Amino acid sequence: MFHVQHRSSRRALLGGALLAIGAVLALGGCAQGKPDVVPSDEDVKAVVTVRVTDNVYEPAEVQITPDQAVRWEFLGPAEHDVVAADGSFVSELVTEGTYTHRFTEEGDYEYDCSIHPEMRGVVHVVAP
Ligand SMILES: [Cu+2]
Repeated sequence: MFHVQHRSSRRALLGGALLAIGAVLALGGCAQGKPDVVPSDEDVKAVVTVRVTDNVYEPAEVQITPDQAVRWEFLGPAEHDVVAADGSFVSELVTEGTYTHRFTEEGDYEYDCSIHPEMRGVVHVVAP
């Protein structure tokens, strides 16, 4: 008999969706959820800028086409970040500066702030 590897199956779930993250949090009460930082696409020119203030993304909902980029501008004074539900873009926690991400595939990309769960946004990537 082999033991089922719960750890790896839970990881697979985490990659999936916010729902999965919520389930893990509910199970363990463990808030160690932030995925690894994904480097900013600094050299890419963004078509949309989202202002990150205390405590809101503005606008919270943006729409672009594949291969376009969104730039988040951190305006503080509190620390914030952007953390995609699927881990595809993850910034540092900062009070200033910008973070840019180019989206290559269509989809609805939900994100939030790792320390302010009420801060939520979504990037719709839609074919032209
Ligand atoms: Cu925040």
